Amino acid sequence: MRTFSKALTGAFLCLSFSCANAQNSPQTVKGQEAIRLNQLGFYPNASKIAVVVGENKGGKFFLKSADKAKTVYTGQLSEVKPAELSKRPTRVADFSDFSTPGTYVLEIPEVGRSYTFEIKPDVHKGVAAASIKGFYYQRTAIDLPEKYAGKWHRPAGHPDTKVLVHPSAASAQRPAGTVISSPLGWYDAGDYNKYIVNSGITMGTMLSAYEDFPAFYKTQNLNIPESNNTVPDLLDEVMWNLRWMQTMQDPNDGGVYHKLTNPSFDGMVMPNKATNPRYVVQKSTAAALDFAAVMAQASRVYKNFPKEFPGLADSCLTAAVRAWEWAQKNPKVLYEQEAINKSFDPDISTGTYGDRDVSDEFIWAAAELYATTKQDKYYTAVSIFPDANMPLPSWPQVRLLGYYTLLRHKDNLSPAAQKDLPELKKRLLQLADDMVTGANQGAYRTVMGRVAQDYIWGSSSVAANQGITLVQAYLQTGDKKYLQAALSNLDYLLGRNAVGYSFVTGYGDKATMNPHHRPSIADGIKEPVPGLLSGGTNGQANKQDKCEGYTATSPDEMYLDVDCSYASNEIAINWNAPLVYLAGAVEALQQKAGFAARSGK
Ligand code: 9MR
Ligand code: 9MR
Repeated sequence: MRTFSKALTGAFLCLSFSCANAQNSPQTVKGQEAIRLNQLGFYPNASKIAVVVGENKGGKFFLKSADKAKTVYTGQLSEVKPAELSKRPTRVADFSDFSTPGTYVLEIPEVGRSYTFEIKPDVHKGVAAASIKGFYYQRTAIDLPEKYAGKWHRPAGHPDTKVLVHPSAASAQRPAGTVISSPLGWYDAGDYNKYIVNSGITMGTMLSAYEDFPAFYKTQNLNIPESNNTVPDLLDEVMWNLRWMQTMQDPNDGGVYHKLTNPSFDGMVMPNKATNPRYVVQKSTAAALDFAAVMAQASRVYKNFPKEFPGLADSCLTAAVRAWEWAQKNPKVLYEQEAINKSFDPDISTGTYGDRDVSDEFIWAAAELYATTKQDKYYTAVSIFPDANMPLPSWPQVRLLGYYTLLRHKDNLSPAAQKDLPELKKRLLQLADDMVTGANQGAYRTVMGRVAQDYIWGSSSVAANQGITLVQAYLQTGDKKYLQAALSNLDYLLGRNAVGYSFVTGYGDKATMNPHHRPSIADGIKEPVPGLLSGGTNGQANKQDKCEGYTATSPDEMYLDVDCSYASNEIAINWNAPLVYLAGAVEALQQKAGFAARSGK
């Protein structure tokens, strides 16, 4: 009740005289900057919304041909509404009724004109492909030639064929200082290390995209070195990291090293110039379980390509089972970097991915092993509903990845799991309904970003993962309202948000230009490596990276497109992966959803 009346007061202030909050705000938004929309555009028959930020008199808006010669649609701006968090005045221009393909601008009298955008089927085809190609640019240990990498071509970095066993990871068979080979894989993020936990959710999300939309991925061409083989490019790209993950299992006991890393972060140099020694560090339960889940899922997926990958499905499953068994014997080995540094040298100061609770990792690994083997013993090894929560996936929280898998394979489950299907579905739909409820009343009309808690480190992945939940709800019900809501979050990522950026490098007139990404910083090329998703707005970013230049006071506006802002503007594989899923799903489903149908509505 209190919040409600506060919001009303804000609206009243904004209407009667200059809006108090907007006046205090650091940015004065005008022209293009004030018109927030998906900068790529819209499907012909999907919803088309732009949000106009800042004070204006309201009234009519005009949709014009790109040359501004012709007005093709006239609409009425909505009443002013204070944005949920900043209280900045906003109005909505809704031109969903207009469905003729073409290139357009939106003109708002006294405000200005929007960026040019398109209305067409396949409008996200480019970004769906680029978000996977982004992983190609993250490949370690291989030259990226101009043929595939364009102007971002670069020599290979980090061969990782001579990696040291850190004292924290020493065992009888592999004492400290043992040299092992652990090549391939992707760089995690803006840094050059490789972390199993973060690879876990990333790989799970990408393999799920393939499992849910195989026909779509079979037609996609990413122009990567493997594009001409008979395997979908998505699976070729995933293979680059799968082969690395396999090397992170100790063949002697089945345990999995937590990460492969430098002792401290490399400087802002190109990958081939970063040649400090690298280590595998302590094995952990989280790493073993995430590894087991990925290997079990990979076994299932690559089983369909026996000629291309002979023996792979079997070796993945063996690896999964061994890691699972290790975790059963070692259920509470957390990764505690500070403690490790007290006992061993050299000290390690890179990313920790130090999950404190591995119960959800047990659920995910159990679900994947069960879906692949159909053996009840995996399913019954865990409590599938430990509580009433449905936590959105993130690197330390993977329970829902297991739930999605069980629902995906619902026609193929034994009675042990079948009895839980109604509850699983009920929970999924409850979560999706909570997301849908109120989304159309929010200032930006997106699922993402109506509450401050959405704006965490890597908030772009919150938007994308909400989108995945909604796509899952659609797949279970066929109800298009879920897909429409999922699309609203893709609109968020591509510009309809409180900072007006497209968070995908290379996609949109005002897209992230200066991500915290070592190659993009060091390569001397103005444009950043394309297809990478900035972590995005983070209410705590100013305190976390202490980068200079933050002026925002509201959590939904705490974003700096400068490379020192690693808490709001780094890129990372676990953020790109749900973008891969969401953009791919929306493209794959556009006809079924009626987004792209040419006639009728
Ligand atoms: O570059 C690092 C980035 O990849 C990490 O996400 C981030 C948080 O762990 O740390 C960055 O490294 C910074 C370090 O933490 C503090 N000194 C400056 C480093 C580079 O900006
Ligand atoms: O995504 C991670 C975020 O949840 C944490 O709050 C943050 C600080 O520990 O670290 C993020 O992960 C970084 C990792 O530690 C190192 N590589 C870059 C990752 C993205 O910033």
